[in-house]
Amino acid sequence: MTHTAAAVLRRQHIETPSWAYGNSGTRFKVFAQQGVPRNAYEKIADAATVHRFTGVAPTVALHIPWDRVDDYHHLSRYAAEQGIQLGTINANVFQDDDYRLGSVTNPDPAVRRKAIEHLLECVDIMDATGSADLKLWFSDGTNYPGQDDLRSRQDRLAEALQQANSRLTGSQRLLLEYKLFEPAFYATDVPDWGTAYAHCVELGPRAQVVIDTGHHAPGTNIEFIVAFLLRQNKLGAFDFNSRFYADDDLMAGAADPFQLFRIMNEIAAADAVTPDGGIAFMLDQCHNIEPKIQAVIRSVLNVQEATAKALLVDRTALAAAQKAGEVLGANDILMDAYHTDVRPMLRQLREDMGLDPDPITAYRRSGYLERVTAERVGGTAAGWGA
Ligand code: PSV
Ligand code: MN
Repeated sequence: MTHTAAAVLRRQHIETPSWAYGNSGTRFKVFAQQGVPRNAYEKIADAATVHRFTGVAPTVALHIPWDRVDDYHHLSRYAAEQGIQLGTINANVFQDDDYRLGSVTNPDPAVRRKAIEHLLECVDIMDATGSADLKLWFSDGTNYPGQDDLRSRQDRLAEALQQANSRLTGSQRLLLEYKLFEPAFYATDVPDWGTAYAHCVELGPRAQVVIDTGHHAPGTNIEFIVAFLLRQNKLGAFDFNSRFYADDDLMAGAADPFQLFRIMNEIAAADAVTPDGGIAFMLDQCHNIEPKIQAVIRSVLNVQEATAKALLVDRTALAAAQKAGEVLGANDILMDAYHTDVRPMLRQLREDMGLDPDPITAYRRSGYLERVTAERVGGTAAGWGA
């Protein structure tokens, strides 16, 4: 690995989601696991464990109200003691009976007000935690044609976004996430990158788009969206996960490692891998049947491997082949990087960073899961809706 690639990989940050450590499931069943955290503090301890073994996951995203605590300064200090920081604050306006017909786009102004109040509460939390990013995903939409007026819902959405955005200060950002469908099945109010992009343009420079890799129609060329938004300076973050069918929330890089490489190739080409590139690389996954901490470590390593391959692309040769119109030559250059086994290089990088070269084996050997399983008795394991 070149010195430059190693230096970039050392500085890469991958944020893990607090909810990945809690119990989750499908609408059919939540399978409880052992040693699952019961509160935000214990989720932070798990996230810090992932960072201890990978060296590249120094922040954890919170989801409010799932991670609500009395004292956010205290929570921040606890995270720092564990060796990580609190990251993105995710708003949750999708798990309340009042939101049956939507949150910020609800036809009832009282419900809209309640949803906006929650968004503003999330900004207060950011002020206390020092988090830079407010991530907004709305489950809002309709199930039946004629159920509500599509254009009015866009007006209500714009109004709510405006209010949240104008509450932000300093370098805080508003990150708007889109999703094709689910839970709305007819029309979702922020269904695609174009809608998210248009709202972010209207809001101004602190609003940027989040690409959740599981939120597209099958076959969508996600790297094209990446390239487009990068060019417009409107790509704020990723929610990485992988999918075979819809929003499966499986481990990043598990279903389609080549897609992850193609995405990271656009990022590497734009020199935007490290935090100064302004893109937050987050995981948004649920580990329903697999051991959770180990699955998060695997996902972090998968993103790191895709990034390492992307950094190996010979950009000079690629540009020359593209300019000369060498269709297959250009493709070969990209595929050469993709087919490189970067695992030995990454083992070396970890040794240079003072880490065990094999994070998963080291984690399993550490006895962490056995320890927390013994400690975390009583109380209620964190999970969907808790
Ligand atoms: C919605 O499916 C989503 O991707 C949003 O990011 C939510 O905040 C998250 O999942 C909840 O798990
Ligand atoms: Mn997401």
